[in-house]
Amino acid sequence: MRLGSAAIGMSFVLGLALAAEAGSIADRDGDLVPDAFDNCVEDANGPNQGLINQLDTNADGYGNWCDADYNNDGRVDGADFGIFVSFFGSGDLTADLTGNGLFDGGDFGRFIVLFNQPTGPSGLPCAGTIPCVP
Ligand SMILES: [Ca+2]
Ligand SMILES: [Ca+2]
Ligand SMILES: [Ca+2]
Ligand SMILES: [Ca+2]
Repeated sequence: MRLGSAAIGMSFVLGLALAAEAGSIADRDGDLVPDAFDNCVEDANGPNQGLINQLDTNADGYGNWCDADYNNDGRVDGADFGIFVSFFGSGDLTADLTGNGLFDGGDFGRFIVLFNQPTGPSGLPCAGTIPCVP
């Protein structure tokens, strides 16, 4: 009997722990930045991802990691590719998608991943306005 109530007590504690976990702050991409503050809510670009951490060069509320929409029309398409190419050799790091401070082949690889996709998504309510001030 004592063992039984101990087991019930244990499962109660476990249940509480699981409930706390379920109610914890949402972080869909697991990058340690809660969804409501994450400028790429579905792509990991937080402090555990190194230099790209929430970097948003053009301050539109979409992090560089998920923002290859250079003409800000909400979609990454051929027009953005033209702008992307024009950044080569310009020193403009708006197109530094990987956040390493260089405009290089890694950014091209990332652009291909983002191509034909909507911008973001971002968890910031001000996303899409420049500057995005939370
Ligand atoms: Ca996150
Ligand atoms: Ca993120
Ligand atoms: Ca941006
Ligand atoms: Ca675009």
